[in-house]
Amino acid sequence: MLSRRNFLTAAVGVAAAGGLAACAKEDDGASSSSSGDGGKAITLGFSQVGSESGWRSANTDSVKAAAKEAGYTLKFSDAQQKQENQISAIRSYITQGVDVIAFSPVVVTGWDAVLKEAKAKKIPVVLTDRSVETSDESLYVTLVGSDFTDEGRRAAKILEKVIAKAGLKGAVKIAQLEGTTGAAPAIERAKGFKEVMDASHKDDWKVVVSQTGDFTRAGGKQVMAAFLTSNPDINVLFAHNDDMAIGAIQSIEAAGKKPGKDILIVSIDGVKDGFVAMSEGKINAIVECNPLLGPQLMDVVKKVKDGETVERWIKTEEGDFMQDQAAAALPSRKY
Ligand code: GYE
Repeated sequence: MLSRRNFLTAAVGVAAAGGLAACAKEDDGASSSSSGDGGKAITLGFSQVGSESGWRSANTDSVKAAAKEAGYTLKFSDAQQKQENQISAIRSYITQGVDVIAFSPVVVTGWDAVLKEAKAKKIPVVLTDRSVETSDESLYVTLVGSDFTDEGRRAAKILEKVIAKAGLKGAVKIAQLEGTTGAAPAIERAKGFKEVMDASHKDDWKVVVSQTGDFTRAGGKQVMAAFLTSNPDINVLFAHNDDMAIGAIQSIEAAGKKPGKDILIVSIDGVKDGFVAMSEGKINAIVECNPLLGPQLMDVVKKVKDGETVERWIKTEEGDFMQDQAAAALPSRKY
């Protein structure tokens, strides 16, 4: 049995449909209401990475719905995958004197200065989804999100099953579509995958090409087209998210090859469109990464505001899915 139940089933997030505004915008008051906790509503400033993927849309919906449900005033802004936009959003939340700041850092480095400004104003910071690298651990309270290194390991393990099932013999020539350069999920998923490869497949597997597709469909499509030209003998694709896999599928088909057969595909996330591609036989397996972090985040924000101690890393539990499970799982997918 491959899938483990995740513990976020009560999440209020809705389907990944619908794009976000095309330009960076601050949208405040969307969830504003009274808190019912003695009239002192919590104001949360949230800086989102962008709207690059189905995962991200589901995550945004989950955060907005959960803030509304909790009765918090949410100040939300979309950074369009640009660190400078996130830094200015965080600065503006500091100036506005919000109770708690939460953000999902686009890349791991370069946050110390702005986080020190928040600390100086005694505004606690909660990381969601992605981590940062800092020498000063006191600059954030906790991280609510997945173990990306483990997702990379799980991707390699499930690839073993995919290869066995497909009866692929001989050299495994892997193309890797990496996430955004410098982002925690890109660094850690590649690391976890490599760990398993180095331990168990030194001789039979090789990553022949690896490049970023920035977690987008357009990126996946474009980079895969280039991979197919430079390395036409690729027989496996490991994509750091479903959207890049879906983009890559278009290029594989355009090159006259069959995704899921001529090129075996493993990706990460488990968004609805990923499951659709899997049920059509075009993706062979998906490692789940749950975006419905809103309810857990709101819980933590309340605890942090009330001065309670919280765990340093609040991990999300996830499952793995093979192609033959896709059709059955599809109707109950929540994002
Ligand atoms: O896998 C990808 C998104 O940080 C876990 O970001 C997230 C990743 C997710 O763009 O689809």
